[in-house]
Amino acid sequence: MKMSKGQMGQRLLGFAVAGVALLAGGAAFAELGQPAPWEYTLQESASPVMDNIIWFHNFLLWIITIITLFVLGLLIAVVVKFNARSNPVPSRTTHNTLIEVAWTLVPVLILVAIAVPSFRLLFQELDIPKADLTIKATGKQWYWSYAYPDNGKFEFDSLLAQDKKPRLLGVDNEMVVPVNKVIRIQTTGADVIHSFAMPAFGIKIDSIPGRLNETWFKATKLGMFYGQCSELCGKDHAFMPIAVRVVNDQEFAAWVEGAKKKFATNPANSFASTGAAAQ
Ligand SMILES: [Cu+2]
Repeated sequence: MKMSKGQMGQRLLGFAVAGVALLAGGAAFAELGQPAPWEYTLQESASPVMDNIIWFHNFLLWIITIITLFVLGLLIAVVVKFNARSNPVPSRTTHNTLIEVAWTLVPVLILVAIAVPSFRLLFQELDIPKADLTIKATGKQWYWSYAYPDNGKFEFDSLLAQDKKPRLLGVDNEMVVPVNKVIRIQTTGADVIHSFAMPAFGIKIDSIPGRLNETWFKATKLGMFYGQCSELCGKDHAFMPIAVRVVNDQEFAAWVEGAKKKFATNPANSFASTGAAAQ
C-alpha cells in the first residue's frame, strides 16, 4: 500500500493524538485501589511494600533504558563507521585487555546494584513485622472466606455482587481492616489452589490446600481496594474478587461489633461450628 506524503502526515498526527489521549486518559481515569481504563502503569500504591515495588520497577526501567540505548548506539556506530564502503581495510585486532575486563566487570557491577534493592524488597515482603491483626483468607470455588481470630472470632463469606460497582470487583461482604496497622494475612485453599492478590498493597500469595501461607500489608490510605484471585482455579476463577475496605480505628471497632452479631450464626463460621467461639 502506497501512501502520499499528506496521508502519511495525517496518519502520524493521528498516532500522536491517540498517544497523548492515552497518556491524559490514563492519568484522568486512575483511581485508588482499582484498575482504570487504559491504565499502563502499576496501580497507585497504598502500602510501604508497594511503594518499594514501584520504586524498584522505575529503577529497573532506567537501567534497562540506558543499556538499550547504549547497545543501540554501538550498533549504529558499527553500521555507519565500519561497513565495507567507509572502512575498506578492516583492522585485524583480536584482543584488547582493557575492553575485555570492562565488559566483564561493568555488567557484574550493574547486577550487584540491582541485587541489593531486590533482596531488600524480598526481605521486606517476607519478614512479617509484629502484626496488629491477623486475618485468614480461605479461597474456595469460587469465593473467599475471611476469618478474624483476634477480634471475637468470626468468619464470613465474601461473594461477587453482580449489582455492585466496580463491575466484577464489588462483593457482598468486604474484608475490613484498620488503617496504618500491620495486617497479617494467612491464606489457604479449601478445594484447589487460589491466589490472594491485592495490587495496591503489593501482595500476591498462593492459597494452597493443606498449607497456610503468610504475607502482610499495612494500608496507608483509607478507602476501597480491589484485587482478584490470581491462580486459575476453575470456571468461575474470574468471578471471585477480593474487596478490602480500609477504615479508621473507631469505624473498625464498630464494624467488628456488628460483624460478630451478623455472622454469629453463619454456616461459614468455623469458630461457631467447632465451638471455638465459646472458649
Ligand atoms: Cu480462585
